[in-house]
Amino acid sequence: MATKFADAREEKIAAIEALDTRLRWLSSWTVHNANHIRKKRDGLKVGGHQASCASMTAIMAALYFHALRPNDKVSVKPHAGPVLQAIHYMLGNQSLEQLQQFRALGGAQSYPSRTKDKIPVDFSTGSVGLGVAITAFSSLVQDYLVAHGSMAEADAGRMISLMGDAELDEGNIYECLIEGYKHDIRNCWWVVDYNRQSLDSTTADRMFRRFDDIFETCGWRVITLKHGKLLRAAFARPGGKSLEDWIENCPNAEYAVLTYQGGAAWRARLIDDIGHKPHVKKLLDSFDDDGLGALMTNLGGHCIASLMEAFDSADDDRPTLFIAYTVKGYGLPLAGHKDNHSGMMNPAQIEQLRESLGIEAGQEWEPFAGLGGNMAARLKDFVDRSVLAKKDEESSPPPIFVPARLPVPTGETQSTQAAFGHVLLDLAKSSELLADHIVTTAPDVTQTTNLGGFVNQRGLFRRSQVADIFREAKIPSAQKWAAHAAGQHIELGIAENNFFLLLTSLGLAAPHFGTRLIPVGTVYDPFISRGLDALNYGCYSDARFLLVGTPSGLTLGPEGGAHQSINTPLIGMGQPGLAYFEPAYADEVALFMRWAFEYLQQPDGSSVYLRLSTRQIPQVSREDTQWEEDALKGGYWLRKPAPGSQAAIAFTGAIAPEILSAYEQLVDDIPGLGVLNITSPDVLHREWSAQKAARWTGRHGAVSHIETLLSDLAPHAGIVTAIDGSPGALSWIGGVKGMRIGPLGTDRFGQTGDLPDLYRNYRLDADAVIDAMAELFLVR
Ligand SMILES: Cc1ncc(C[n+]2csc(CCOP(=O)(O)OP(=O)(O)O)c2C)c(N)n1
Ligand SMILES: [Mg+2]
Repeated sequence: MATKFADAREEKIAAIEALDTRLRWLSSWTVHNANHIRKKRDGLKVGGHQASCASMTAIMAALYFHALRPNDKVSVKPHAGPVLQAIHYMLGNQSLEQLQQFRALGGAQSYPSRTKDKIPVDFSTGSVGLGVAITAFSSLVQDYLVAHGSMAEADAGRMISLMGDAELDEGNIYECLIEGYKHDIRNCWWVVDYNRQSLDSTTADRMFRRFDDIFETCGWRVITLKHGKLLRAAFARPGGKSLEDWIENCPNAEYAVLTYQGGAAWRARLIDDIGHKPHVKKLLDSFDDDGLGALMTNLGGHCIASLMEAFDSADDDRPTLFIAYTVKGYGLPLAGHKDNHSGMMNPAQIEQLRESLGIEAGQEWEPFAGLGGNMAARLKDFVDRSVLAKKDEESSPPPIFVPARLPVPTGETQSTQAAFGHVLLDLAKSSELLADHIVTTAPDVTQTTNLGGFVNQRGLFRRSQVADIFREAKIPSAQKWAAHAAGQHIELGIAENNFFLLLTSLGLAAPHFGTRLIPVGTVYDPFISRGLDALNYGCYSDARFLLVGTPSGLTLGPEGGAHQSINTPLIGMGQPGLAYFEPAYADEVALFMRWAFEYLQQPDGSSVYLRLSTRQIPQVSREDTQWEEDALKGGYWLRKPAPGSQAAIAFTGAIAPEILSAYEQLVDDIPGLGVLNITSPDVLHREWSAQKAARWTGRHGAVSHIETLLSDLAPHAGIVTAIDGSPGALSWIGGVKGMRIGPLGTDRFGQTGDLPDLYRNYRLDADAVIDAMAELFLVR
């Protein structure tokens, strides 16, 4: 029985070794085809990373065809994208045409993409570091779902990152490690392709072993795969200890040079350095040059048996870091060269590789070429029986019901931030299903962004109960924050990258885990920039969440220039996959929140960003609800202009009182003056340019909303635009119908002050509006 098992294991190793070679070939050939065979029209280099792929084929073969469990999800380092494509090609999930169109329009993407690729991609990657940390947050989300009874513990998968070693230089990795430790994450694996090369160079020797310390401190198990089986066998032979010591002390760069130079160079150097030591010469002489080259590059990350053993040994749920030593460009003539990141085999070199693998010319795309009929059929059968071949597709659970209206907070003067908190609090107190699916989070700004009420009602999430010590000691506090498994707020430390990555993971709960969550995250508006790439990453992954940036703008007054956001309206407008709204009044907040909860669940919806303020302003009384439809389209007339009016003021957000004051002062001189409340510069602009594009392509669609709004004005009317942010967010409106614009807004850093001083200084007060209007008419 024991022998039979061993045989089966040996057979499996042989099959996975064959797959490793196939993946190295197919990924190399895919890149080669795109660069050297496919016709080029623009003279641009197509690119691709053969060396980065070859570095990881063994790791990927062992993971996907041995260790993978049905519910595991894998994030693949960006530059190994072609290996993932090749795996799915061998499984029959990817077409030849897609591979041939690698990096071309509509073809396989350069880096794995959830939204653009035709193969299943669990996590998008591209911006190094983010695709790694996301797995830790997804394991936290999985724990949340298990704790809330939406998933069985037995169905929990491992969230796995296959990462490049240079990704360990990204700060967001360490932010995530700290947060992961606080939340006691589990079921998370990171496998480092430790080739000690980044894009520019070989990495610092000084970091050797430091990673173990860092990860172990944060509760991770570290498994190092330094040497493969061949090397370990050589170490056990006479002279082997000297060889092992030599390897241990050889600097990264020198190891890389020798790897590139090959067997004869290894021999010369080893004889020079340790040839005088007992038995070493005899040991080295037992290998020919090719054999010695293969021995010295037989690192753990290229040894299928070692990889399988390592993966098998981590069979509990403890987070685990595998440091798999590899050679960048392993098995290719690029191996070890410091410039190999973007280096590519030339046609002669790829021919040579093809021949060495026994692949006949013309058979390059055959998934199982070069193996002989019998072996090819067995390997195909092995692949077809793999866990990966039977993996379920991602699910799309039905949307969660959103009530037709959310109650509007009452009060004659209100701020949009407080209104947001009230709407959430009302939901938290309700028995709406929607409320049960909301998960809130904030990077240490829960109280100051008005999430506290929701948290008091619904509790903090922790896998294990954490008592509220202050409450037990009967010390009065507005925050009743007991933590328990049913809690619905995930508390984060101050790290905006973590915040956006958690929102991303929460926002992917439906496709990943089959349960919809409605993530609501709050952050100080200026610090959106701190996590901007992670926000972009979330949107690119098509994760769905409600982001609330608050407080915002100069309107923060005494908080000063370090906390006053200026360019976030432009971020809101420029970020694909994120619809930006900036309400002025509480009823707008309730309207947009309701809309967002629905929109972020729609297949063609997106995430939503609300830019809010702590400034309390008098509310408007509404005669009806007709404004709502226009407000959702991006703007409505707060003061309707007379037909053919010569002027209007268009504004966004909490500066409404200044605008209305200017209106009162101007309306006698400019009869018919209108006031346009632009609730979303983003939606308004997007729809306008989409309608334009529709007309250019012969599809005469409806007139855009901004055109409809402006058609109430005279053709050459003048408009003063005003926003507490970059004036460019609104000044484009002049281009819609060729109207004159007086753009008000902030284009300098803010500073401390009270609102009258700040608004006067930065030209956002009523006088500034009046001056701007006068200028418009003077220069006419
Ligand atoms: C945030 C970010 N900065 C820069 C790059 C450009 N870049 C691509 S790969 C790379 C280095 C990759 O090295 P490593 O992670 O070790 O991968 P490998 O050696 O396996 O190719 C860099 C700097 C990027 N993709 N993302
Ligand atoms: Mg590297």
